[in-house]
Amino acid sequence: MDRLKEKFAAKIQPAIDERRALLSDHGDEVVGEIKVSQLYGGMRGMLSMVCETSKLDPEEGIRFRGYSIPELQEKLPHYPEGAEPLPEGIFYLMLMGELPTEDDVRRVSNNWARRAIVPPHVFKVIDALPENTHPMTQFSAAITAMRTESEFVKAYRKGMTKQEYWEPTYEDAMNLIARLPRVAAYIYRRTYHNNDHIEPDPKLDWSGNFAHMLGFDNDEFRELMRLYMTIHSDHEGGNVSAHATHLVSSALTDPYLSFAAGMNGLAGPLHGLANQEVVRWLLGMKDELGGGTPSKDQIAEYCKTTLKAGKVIPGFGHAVLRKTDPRYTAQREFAQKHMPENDLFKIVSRVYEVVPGILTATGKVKNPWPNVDAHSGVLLMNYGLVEYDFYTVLFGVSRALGVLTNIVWDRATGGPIERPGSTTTELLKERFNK
Ligand code: CMX
Repeated sequence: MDRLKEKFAAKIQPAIDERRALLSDHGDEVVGEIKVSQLYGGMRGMLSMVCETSKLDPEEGIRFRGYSIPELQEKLPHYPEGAEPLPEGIFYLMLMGELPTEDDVRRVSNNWARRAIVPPHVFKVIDALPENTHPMTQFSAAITAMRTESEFVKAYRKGMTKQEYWEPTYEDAMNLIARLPRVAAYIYRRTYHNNDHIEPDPKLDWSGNFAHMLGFDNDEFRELMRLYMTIHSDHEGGNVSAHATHLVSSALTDPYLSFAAGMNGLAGPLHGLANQEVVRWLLGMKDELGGGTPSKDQIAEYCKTTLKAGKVIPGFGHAVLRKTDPRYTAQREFAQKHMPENDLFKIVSRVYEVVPGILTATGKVKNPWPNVDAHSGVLLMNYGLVEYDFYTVLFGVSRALGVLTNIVWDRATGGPIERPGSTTTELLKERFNK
């Protein structure tokens, strides 16, 4: 057993004991209420599951195992001479519940490098799709096709005890995370670079190698990928990609199909696809105004046209957050450090000054502030990754770190099949019209 797995194995029984004690002492205590408005309102704010890896505070934003993004930028190991956290570190933190050492992070990196072999049929499945197929469709199909490699499927067929479920789940999660950059880079090079593929460089860290396979071999872009892969990795349990992965996995569906379900959810424009929509919207505005940096008044006009057309302003608003997303702020700081003169960054900054007022004035938007997707595209554009339909795949590779860690924990602690109840409008009417 590898050292990481061994260390994780030692954490399982104490976690089970902790849950048992909580259940036995407080199992009947009430931790929330359910209002009719929540039944019809997408279950907003309804406490309905446990997710150990991260917790989202509406005012403060995300904390991963208790650490905020600025804390992680300081405390997680960096690449030699780098300033951004290595995503191997946040993965370790989410899995183990403790900060990694430099050595721990190196081990995760090496472990993933050893596992990063994608079976040839996965590339064939991608190649069978028309070249103009959206990258998220290609990504989802490739993950589904890779299920042939599932250790969980093999072990389940052979027969295993419930206590053993976590082991093949862990293997699948690690293999998937290791292989996703190769799959994503293949989709990118196939779709936008004439099938001119780039071999992995196993000497590089996970994100550095990903940047290399995409075709961006400069230090700053690698740093951006490290930051990007870290901050997109998890956002507590209820967001669509995390919840979809968790839900599907609760039926003992293997990690490949569970993660594919999560990615299908991420591909929605109200969730992860918003990152491509933001750039489309910004470029549309530039085009309409004939280039240059639009004035605040021009931006305001453009926003009003968007709203009048019944569309949302992408990159703004959130179902839980009520302040500027700290993931937005981290990316803004990266831009201020590395590309302060970039034109599109100047527009994004000006949009930040204008949009919250406009959304507030609608009187209905609960959070007028920018989310993670409002900023990610402009950074990628700056380094030449301009094909914005691909952006959600990057989000997806990162999201694997959190959602797969969660299902490893679910299987380790004997998580049940999810089966919430539903009601009907008729029954609600009967209840209240008595
Ligand atoms: N532009 C226009 N209208 C918006 C809006 C925005 N950015 N954000 C919210 N609203 C509207 C909602 O559509 C809703 O309108 P109706 O009452 O007419 O249906 C109303 O304001 C109230 O919505 P809310 O309670 O503030 O927000 P929700 O929890 O329903 O939705 C979200 C959250 C993210 C889907 C929404 O803010 C949105 O559509 N934002 C734009 C898309 C986006 O950036 N998504 C990415 C989120 C982060 C991620 O998951 O990656």
